[in-house]
Amino acid sequence: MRLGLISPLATTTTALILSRSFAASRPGTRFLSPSLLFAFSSSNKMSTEATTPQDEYTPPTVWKPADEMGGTFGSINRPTAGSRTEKELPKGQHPLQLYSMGTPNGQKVTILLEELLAAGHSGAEYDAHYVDIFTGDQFTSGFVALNPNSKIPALLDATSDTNLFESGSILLYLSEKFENAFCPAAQRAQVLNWLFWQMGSAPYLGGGFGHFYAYAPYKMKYPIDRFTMETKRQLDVLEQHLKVSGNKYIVGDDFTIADMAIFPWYGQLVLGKSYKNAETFLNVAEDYPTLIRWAKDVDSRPAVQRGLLVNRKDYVQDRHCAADIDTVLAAEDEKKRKAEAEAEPSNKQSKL
Ligand SMILES: N[C@@H](CCC(=O)N[C@@H](CS)C(=O)NCC(=O)O)C(=O)O
Repeated sequence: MRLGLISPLATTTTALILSRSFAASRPGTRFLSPSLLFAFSSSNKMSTEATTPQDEYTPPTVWKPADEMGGTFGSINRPTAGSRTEKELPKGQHPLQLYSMGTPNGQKVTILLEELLAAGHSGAEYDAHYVDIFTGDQFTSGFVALNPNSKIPALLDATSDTNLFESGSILLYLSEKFENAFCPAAQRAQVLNWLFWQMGSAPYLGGGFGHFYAYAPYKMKYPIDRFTMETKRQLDVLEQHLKVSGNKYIVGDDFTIADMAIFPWYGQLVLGKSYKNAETFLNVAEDYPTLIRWAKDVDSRPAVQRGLLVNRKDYVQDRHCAADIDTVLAAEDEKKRKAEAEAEPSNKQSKL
């Protein structure tokens, strides 16, 4: 059944905007410019033009990959695993070597590493090497040796030559390595419940909602409706849990690895630092006030602010020591100070 016509110009424009729009934002509340939204920004055009009808698809007996997939990840994905190029990974001097990008899954780990350092665990010093998933760094032989699944984040603990992949596994490993930091014994069961909830749920948010709302080559009503429904249901799970429990953080008054896993996805989404205009589309201000309160509390932690900057081209592409982040924070503070100073005369004038 033919439902309508695709506008080739609109589709091409949208695809172009999306294709490399890994736009960056200041992640923090301290000097976040609202126009600088988190990483995966989308086209502005979500309404009339956005619902591009499709030809109905009859699957062939045996599926074959399309010559041209379109969308942000179309040219990267293949139906096969394994390395595509021979290349060793860079190595720094610290025991922990992180290979990642500052996406929500990557940020979980850098938030934990910065929290560990802030809590005095000097053994958590790390080198964080930028992996460009848009140019295929995740398919090099060095990366695949650490993570056969070719996705960031991947970690090497050089003290025991242990490779780690899957962000949830990395969070748990690091917590256990440092005296169960951010996973107190009394709350362990609940921390793990919420950590695994996040690992199972976020693909519907990122791979489902985010993909069809922001990255697909054109907007399709059915998948956007389906994954918006599920994303809103998940946001409501968090809203109701926080509201009914009265917890400051996900499992109580302690900040845990469950918060660190959930915040980069659900926290940044409700703070408007995720897919462009998604916070409006999902009506977060009205529907999830308790979740927004929690997200602001997490976002205001200095170590979270530091972790959010790492492995991002526009901030701290590679991190080898604390000063790499300090320098960027100082530059951002200076920018903010200047902007405020410049705005001051006009503020005064408008008050006259
Ligand atoms: N379940 C994995 C998901 C990791 C993941 O999807 N990483 C994305 C970036 S957020 C990636 O590396 N994508 C590259 C690709 O799909 O080729 C985890 O939590 O570590």
